[in-house]
Amino acid sequence: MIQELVWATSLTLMAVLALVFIWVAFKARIELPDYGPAIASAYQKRTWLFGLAMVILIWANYRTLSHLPYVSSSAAQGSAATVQPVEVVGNQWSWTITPSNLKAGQTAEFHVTSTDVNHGFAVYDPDMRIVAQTQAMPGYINKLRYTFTKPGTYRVLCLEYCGVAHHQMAADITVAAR
Ligand SMILES: [Cu+2]
Repeated sequence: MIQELVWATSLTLMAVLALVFIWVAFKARIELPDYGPAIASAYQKRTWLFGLAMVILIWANYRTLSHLPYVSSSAAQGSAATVQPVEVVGNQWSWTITPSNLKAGQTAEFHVTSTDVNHGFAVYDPDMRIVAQTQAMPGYINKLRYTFTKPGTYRVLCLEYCGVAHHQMAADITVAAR
């Protein structure tokens, strides 16, 4: 709630700032002395190049920013009715995941904690690509939402070195087709 307010306030202030910049840029327009046609055409070329660079930059940002590995809040939300709570407890050296059978298309909300030391709760898809992760900390419950889209066996590994059998801290989450 407060995040939305901060977001709206920031956007408004950024818009005001942008308008001030645009206004100043227009006010500051100066007449160039007549340097001759060669210079004038160079200036024109520069303006075009700047415009082209802006278009390429905005296009590249638009195409790539959405691929960042942050779970978008709308994708992660799911409606309250479809969110499946999953209790996750890490301890030296195993995971307890309840339930560990989920359905594709369902948003899981992992409640992640630890009984002893810090562990790293990481979920890998069937191709062993990491899809979500958070810390498992004693005394804290970290919430992590993830919507499983494809069915299969997902692997849970520990990402935080937690003792001699750290490498054995693995578990499975089975995601059935919807
Ligand atoms: Cu570990």
